[in-house]
Amino acid sequence: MSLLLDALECKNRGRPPVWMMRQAGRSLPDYRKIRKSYPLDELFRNPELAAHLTCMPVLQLGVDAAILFSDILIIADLFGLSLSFVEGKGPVIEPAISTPQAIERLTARPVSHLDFVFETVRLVRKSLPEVPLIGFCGGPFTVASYFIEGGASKELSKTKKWLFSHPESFQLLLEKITQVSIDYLNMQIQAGAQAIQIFDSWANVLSAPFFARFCLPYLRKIVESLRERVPIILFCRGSSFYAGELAALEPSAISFDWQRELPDLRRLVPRQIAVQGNLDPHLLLSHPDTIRAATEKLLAGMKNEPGFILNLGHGVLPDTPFDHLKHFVEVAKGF
Ligand code: 1CP
Repeated sequence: MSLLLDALECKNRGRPPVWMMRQAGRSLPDYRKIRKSYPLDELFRNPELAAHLTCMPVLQLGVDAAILFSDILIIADLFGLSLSFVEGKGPVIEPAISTPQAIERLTARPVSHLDFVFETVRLVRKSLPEVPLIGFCGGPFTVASYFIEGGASKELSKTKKWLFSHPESFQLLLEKITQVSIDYLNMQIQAGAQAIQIFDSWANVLSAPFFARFCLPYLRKIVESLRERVPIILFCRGSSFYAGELAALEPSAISFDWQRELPDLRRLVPRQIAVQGNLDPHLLLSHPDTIRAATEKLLAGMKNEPGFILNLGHGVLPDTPFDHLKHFVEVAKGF
């Protein structure tokens, strides 16, 4: 067993495990060097490179878990949408979905088309057999919003307009993405992923009734389909607001944003569900003493908690200095 897998079962008697969302890409200097030589798309599609990048933060920072180097939008391929990553602009999906007819027409190819992802999982498990590997996908709402926006967007205006104008058609899109996500995660698990995290990063833009209608039922379906196989961690921005609603889905763990104090959130979540989080990623841009103080305060507040995984409240920011990431992990492991 491992600290992470024990904590996901709320049975960890050792120190809390530590890892960071978006630890594999973004700020690692060696990732950035490799990024200069290859287009991002190739890093995602080449299993040797992707496996190397998955292992990098474990070897260089000493985190207690690996997360697959991939992206939540890779499944666009399966729907015949083309995904590219444009410098300075982020992901671009073409053609963006713009009519209810386009949603009706969407059919998915078998997930075996993403065999490069499953090969990456197998390679990582071979090179780091002792360290648990987390597979992932996006929350159906978040993925659907990228399909409709055609890429990154600040306010999800097209998506919201769609929700108000054609809710049933949006639900059909969510159902299609949910089914593909379940198949995709099953294949990651079959290849060797030992836990799954679902990133519903844009859930926070919805009103509570819309969150209940357009996020929760689809997250529930994924959790219920996979829970017997491996532990499932649910993350969304807005998770601290929706602690009760997310707990009702009975995932293995909830990953919290930093808006509320984790010891307070712990009291809102049943004992058999683990909690993960939740330092503000901006903390890691600050002075090492500040990082130490905030990390130790959180660790002290969660002392003797068998279902606690130390993490950030969202992904590592791109300009975070490597030494700060390392310092954070060292403080966590030395507490
Ligand atoms: O960084 C890692 O640890 C590697 C794995 C990983 C993960 C877990 C990547 C690689 N992407 C993701 C998840 C992901 N992708 C999310 C959910 C998590 C989160 O909220 O951060 C989202 C929303 C995306 C979509 C995406 N892909 C964006 C955001 C666009 C926007 O709307 O602002 C971007 C910039 C990408 C490209 C991408 N994905 C991953 C990398 C390494 C990159 C290249 C740019 C970068 O280094 O961040």
